[in-house]
Amino acid sequence: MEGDALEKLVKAGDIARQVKKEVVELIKPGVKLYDIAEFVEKRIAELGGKPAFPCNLSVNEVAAHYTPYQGDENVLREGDYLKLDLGVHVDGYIADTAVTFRVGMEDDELMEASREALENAIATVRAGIKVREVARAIEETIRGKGFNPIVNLSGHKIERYKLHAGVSIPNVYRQADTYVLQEGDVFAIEPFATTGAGQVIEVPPALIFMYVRDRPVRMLQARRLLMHIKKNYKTLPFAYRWLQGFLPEGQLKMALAQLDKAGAIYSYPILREARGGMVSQFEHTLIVEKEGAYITT
Ligand SMILES: [Co+2]
Repeated sequence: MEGDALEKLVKAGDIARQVKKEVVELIKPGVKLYDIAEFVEKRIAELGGKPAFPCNLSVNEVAAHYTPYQGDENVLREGDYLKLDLGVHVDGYIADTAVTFRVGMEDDELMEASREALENAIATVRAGIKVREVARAIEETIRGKGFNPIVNLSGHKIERYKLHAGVSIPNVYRQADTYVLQEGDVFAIEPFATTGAGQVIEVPPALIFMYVRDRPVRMLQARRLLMHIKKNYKTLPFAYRWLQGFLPEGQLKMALAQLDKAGAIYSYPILREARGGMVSQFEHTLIVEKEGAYITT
């Protein structure tokens, strides 16, 4: 990896780590999810980065893709499993990291399962090994603790301005392909453990979106919105919250629906555990090295 790219990746990782440390103060009963998300994204900017995607705050049976909206009154309650997934980019170089908190309570075995799965997965990483060996470490650790890995969620290769660059690291061996890790590859590894069925389903609404391609749409506001999206977020995911105020609520929803239908943007619905099981997640972004891994986050 060239020096400039490495420097930016390292900076993104440093910012992500710092924000993860600072946000702990806010994790207590009664705090609004909205205030946590705004704090995270504000601190990322103050430290010299940009959000690589909206701050995800997914509670209990919600595994991923919840981000608050303006007017969101949801608060943390004691005992909640909060997954905080945050992304930072510096000039398109991305650090993606996640932690689980048990609000107002001690860490428990469900959290340990995904945390240890992440440690064991990282321990397998070096140039020349197959992603399925990483997946195996995740699956064995989570099952060994008596929980289920989530079969349809996975870690992912990262490239500049591309959060999901094609190759996945699933939570289970049988879902993994034969890709061999290369020196210099950047991967986010994110084991998900659950007390439920081990599968997520999509539920509305979508609060996160991503630009896909230019497509003709009828509505003028939708065309304006698409230009705004491309300019500000490029090919990285963005939040509904970030667009509230760009257009009146009704028009914004209509414009997003039109852009989605035309294939100009992609919508990420909320991902909920199929049987309503509790979900924990930990995640780091790392660079594959000849003899191991350099953890950026
Ligand atoms: Co993440």
